[in-house]
Parts: sequence; C-alpha cells; structure tokens
Amino acid sequence: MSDESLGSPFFIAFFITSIFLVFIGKSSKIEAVAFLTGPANSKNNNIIPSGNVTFTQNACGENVHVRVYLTGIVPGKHGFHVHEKGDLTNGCTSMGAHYNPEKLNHGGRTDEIRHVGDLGNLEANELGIVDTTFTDHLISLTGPRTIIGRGLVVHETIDDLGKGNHPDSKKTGNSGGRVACGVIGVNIVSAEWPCMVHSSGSSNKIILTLKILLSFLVFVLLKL
Ligand SMILES: [Cu+2]
Ligand SMILES: [Zn+2]
Repeated sequence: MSDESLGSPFFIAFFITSIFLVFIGKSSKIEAVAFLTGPANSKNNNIIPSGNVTFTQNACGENVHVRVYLTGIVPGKHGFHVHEKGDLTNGCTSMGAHYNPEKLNHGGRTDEIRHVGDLGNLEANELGIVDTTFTDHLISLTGPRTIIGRGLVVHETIDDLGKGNHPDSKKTGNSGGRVACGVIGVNIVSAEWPCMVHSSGSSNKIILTLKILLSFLVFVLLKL
C-alpha cells in the first residue's frame, strides 16, 4: 500500500466515522416510566397522591438514573420499593413483596445486602412534593434483574433500611401501608432492546471496536 492512500481524505473520513459509531451511534438507551397514584388520604386533607417516576438506562448493564416527581404525599420520609408484581387488581396490595430475585434480606439502597427493589426512602417537603433524582447500580431495565412490568410502591412511613428492632425490619423495613403505586412500563426503547447479550455497556463498546478494527483490516488488505 502506498503512503498516499493512508493520508487520503476517504481514509480519514472512514476512521472518523468509525470512532463516531463506537462512542455515539451505538446507543441502546432505554427509558421506563411509572405513573403512581393511590386512594385519597384522609390523613392528608383527602389529597390524591400522584406523579411520575422515570428510569433511564443508557446502555445494557449500566446504572439506572431515577427521576421522581410526586405530589400529595404526607411531608416526611417514605419507604420506596420495586415490588415483584405489576398487579393492580386490589390496588397496591396486590403488588406482592419487595422484588428480591437473589433472596437476600431487606436493606437500604447503598447497602451490599438488599433486595434488588430496595430504593430507600423518598422525602416529601412541607408542600407534599417529592422532587428528586438518584442513580442505582442494582436495578436494571434489561436482563435478569429487569424491573419492567413490576410494581413501584411508596409507603406510609419511613423505611428503617433493615436496621430497626421490629421483626419486619429485615423483610420490609417496616414502612407501613402502601399510599401510592404504579406499574413500571417501557417509555423509550432504542434499537438494541432487549439486550440479547447480557454484557455491560463498556464491553459492548470493546466488541464494536474490534469489529471496526477487523473491517479496517479487510479494507487495508483489499487496498494492497
Ligand atoms: Cu414496598
Ligand atoms: Zn426490601
């Protein structure tokens, strides 16, 4: 191969396009949303709680970003969990237990031992509004720990995160009744969903880089 071909505009364009494809073009973003509501609360001027929770995962296996905006919630802290069922037959009570595929004890969101569904507490301000974001490393919108189609529940009282003395502490965090809930459904899906290979976003990028390097090699060999 001559030196001129390496420096040709076509060659440079090919290389730039390849890099662009690896880092930008190969998005496998998924977003899910749950609309939460519950019965009018007699302890809260009969206000009906409502609002949305969105879950965003930018690539298979990556952390999930959670955005919460709820109104009509009694001021203070409230347990917040993904429950195993997306069943609203009998309101929030039919959503089953905390989503716990690994059969571990209940815990807090940042604890090593926790249910996959344990998302800690939400805090409503004096106006009854919860407006917060956080990122979780354990829930997923794809693969074996997907929360799609499951229930999302806000409880009446604070979750003790498995550290209380109550017998239910290590099972539920003893956070009382269920004041608002909804089913987690798909909102935005890009081309790669569901992830057919359970690999992390970074290893997907490595595989794609190898594919591009291989096609680059074929291209070079054809030019020889
Ligand atoms: Cu719960
Ligand atoms: Zn739990």
